[in-house]
Amino acid sequence: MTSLFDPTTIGDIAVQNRVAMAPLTRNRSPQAVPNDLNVVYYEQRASAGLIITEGTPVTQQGQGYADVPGLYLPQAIEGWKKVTEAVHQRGGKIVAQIWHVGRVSHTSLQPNGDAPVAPSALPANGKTYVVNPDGSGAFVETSAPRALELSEIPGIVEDFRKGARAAIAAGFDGVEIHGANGYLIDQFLKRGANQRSDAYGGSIENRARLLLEIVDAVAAEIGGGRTGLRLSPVTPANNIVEEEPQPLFDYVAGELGKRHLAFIHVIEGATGGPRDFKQGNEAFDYHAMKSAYRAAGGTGAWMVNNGYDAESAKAAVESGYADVVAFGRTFIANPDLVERLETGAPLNKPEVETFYGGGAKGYTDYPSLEAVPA
Ligand code: 8OZ
Repeated sequence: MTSLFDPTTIGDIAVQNRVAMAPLTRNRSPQAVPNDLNVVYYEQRASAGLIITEGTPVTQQGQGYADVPGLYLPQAIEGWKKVTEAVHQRGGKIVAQIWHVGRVSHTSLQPNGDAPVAPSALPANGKTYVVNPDGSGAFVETSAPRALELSEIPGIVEDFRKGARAAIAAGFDGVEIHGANGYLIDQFLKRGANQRSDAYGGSIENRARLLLEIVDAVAAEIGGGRTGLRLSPVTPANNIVEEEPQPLFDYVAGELGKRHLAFIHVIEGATGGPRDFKQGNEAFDYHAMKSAYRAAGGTGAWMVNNGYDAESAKAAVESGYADVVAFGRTFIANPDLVERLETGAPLNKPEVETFYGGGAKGYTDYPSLEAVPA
């Protein structure tokens, strides 16, 4: 029987176990450039089978939060090189989560103070986090977005392609395209944010078009075996709404199955919340989505996430349902999570107050297990 602790390959990436570190926004990279503290944080977690970095915007337009590291400045690529080298040195593997927030942004984060962009000019009605000129932080309402012109869409696809290229230049083993949690790609997928009447709105095929164009461009650039994708069929994160997620995601999974990708990473339920959360009337059937992927020929690793613990993660892999299980908050508090899961050692508790922003406290100071005395 396959175990959570068995090595495997995720596309072209050979990993030492099937525990992934989920992407986690930590807001500790001022000027969008990874720094030495970020190196320590990722290096501490290198025993994960695969680390997926925090969301990493591919352009300034894709930024939605203060102090998030990007992949569009030369200095950021240099900063990420130190992260990937440190993780590789310790035998780990790491992919960059490449990201565009779409409407979940604020004019102060955008180039020239412009409006954020979205499929349609519909506000996210949410909050984001900015840094004031005096250095203090503040939660502010997201700004009203403008709808992308049809002529701008190839530029968005190109931004993701370039972001993937930059990730490889920075030494990453691949990328995860952020198609989840109410950000730009998810905004195109779901009708609550997409009222377009052109080739990118209306039918399921049209709403999935941007996602698939980005997947194809990234896979052509760096190889499908180094390209993963994160999806969240029913999450309400960032007020994203879709009343009929099942046919949409069964279609998406079928299209992805025709492509050669490294992994499909599915957030089950509400991100960081109830696993049985639903949109529309029916419970979402994740097995049906996976079957649509495999039936279409998909061979990538099926990665699951949201609220797993040692027992449910082991069961998910042992039953053959999941190939990899991603842990988020648990990895914040437990740099040596894999060892703890394997030995049944107690887990440190994550502290919510230090999740976003700040320095080493609540970031690099969670203890690993003491070395066992001889
Ligand atoms: C928490 C805070 C800010 C951003 C996501 C990138 O939900 C995020 C995020 C999470 O995917």
